[in-house]
Amino acid sequence: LSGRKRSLIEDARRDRESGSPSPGPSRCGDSFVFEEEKSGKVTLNILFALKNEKNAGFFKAGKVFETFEAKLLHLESRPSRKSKKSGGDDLEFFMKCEVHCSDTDIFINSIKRVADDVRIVQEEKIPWFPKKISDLDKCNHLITKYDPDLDQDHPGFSDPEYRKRRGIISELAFKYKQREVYRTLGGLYPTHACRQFLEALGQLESECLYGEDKIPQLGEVSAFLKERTGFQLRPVAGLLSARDFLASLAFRVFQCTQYIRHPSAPMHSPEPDCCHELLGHIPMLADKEFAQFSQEIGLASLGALDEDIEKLSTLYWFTVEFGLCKQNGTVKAYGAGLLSSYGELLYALSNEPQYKPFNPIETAVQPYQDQSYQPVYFVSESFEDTKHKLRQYSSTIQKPFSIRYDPYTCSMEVLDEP
Ligand code: HBI
Ligand code: NLE
Ligand code: FE
Repeated sequence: LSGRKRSLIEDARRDRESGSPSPGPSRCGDSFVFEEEKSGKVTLNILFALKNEKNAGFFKAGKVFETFEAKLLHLESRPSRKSKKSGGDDLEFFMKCEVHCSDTDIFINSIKRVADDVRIVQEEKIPWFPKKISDLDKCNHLITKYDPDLDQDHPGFSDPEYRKRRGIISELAFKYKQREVYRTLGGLYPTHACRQFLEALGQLESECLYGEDKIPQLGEVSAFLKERTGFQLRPVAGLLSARDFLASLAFRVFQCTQYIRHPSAPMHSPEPDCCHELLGHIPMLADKEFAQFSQEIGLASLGALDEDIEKLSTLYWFTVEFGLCKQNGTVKAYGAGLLSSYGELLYALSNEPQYKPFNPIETAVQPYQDQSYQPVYFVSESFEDTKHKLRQYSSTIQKPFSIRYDPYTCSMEVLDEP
């Protein structure tokens, strides 16, 4: 420390020990700190007046900045309101600066020694504003003036066609939030997602099918999958019956919703939407082992009794949708419902929920709900192991016939019909 800084620090300490007025907050993280940088620096907004020494005081304050190597980000002088009230014309100074975290209270006390009415402007007093283009995703609060749905004087108020069209256009604007889903989840994947998922996501990005600003066409993604595992996509309007949904998997066809979740809840949706299909399912379906596992659940479901459909649907739920698996000694997510929900992905690997080893007989009867996070997750040893266990389980489902899938014609051959 330079001699000057050391003496300032000693002065400040003496002030504190002698109980001088307003020693100021003492830690980084107190309310006056509104932006703690990774670098160990904090940004302060300081307001002060100079009553007695006028200009000389200003330079003394500058000296404190110099001593603490405070980086000045903004400086403004303005007529002091307080001084005006009492008939004066004093100036007050507003400075925004960056100081070392550990220096903050000494710095503030040092300013107090040379200036008057020192105030730290708190965060709450400054309205939030966007700092980068992507923050504009949060600037979507509409004002209701001139809204053709609410304003009776609007020329389109009594024109339902016009209002519908306006509604669709507004929806497109709100949907721009997809960036947020993509970016936030992207930050979790390296630590939370399984290896196969990361590999496929990398390919989808390098082929420019996926990106923050891009929602790909169903056909493009379908072609990508077809080349890797023979899976293809088919548009669907919403939730299908479990029987219909599972049946398509038998043909390596995946039913994909096209709409996007409501922007008010980007981090979790109870129903499938295109974020869920594209971020959760597609990368996994690009893995050969997983694709085969998915098809086998589908094959087992064909012509099964309702109670068996119920069980297969539960198995699908706790594997394809919410499955966890061991990889290199840690547990990773491979379930699509986890990989498309930032909230649940964090929760599922937080050690808070219950974990059970995957075992088809037990997993198939585990009750579940689809409104919020799962209370229990099943952990697979590997895809290979889970596929074998499922195959073993499926062979116990009683059916009066057997089927064989012909990959050349993509059709089922039914054997031993009653
Ligand atoms: N329908 N479109 C669609 N997407 C699903 O993920 C889906 C479904 N219907 C049923 C269903 N999932 C679940 O019952 C699974 O457990 C089968
Ligand atoms: N909860 C998932 C998500 O937010 O993406 C969707 C689950 C669909 C079964
Ligand atoms: Fe799904």
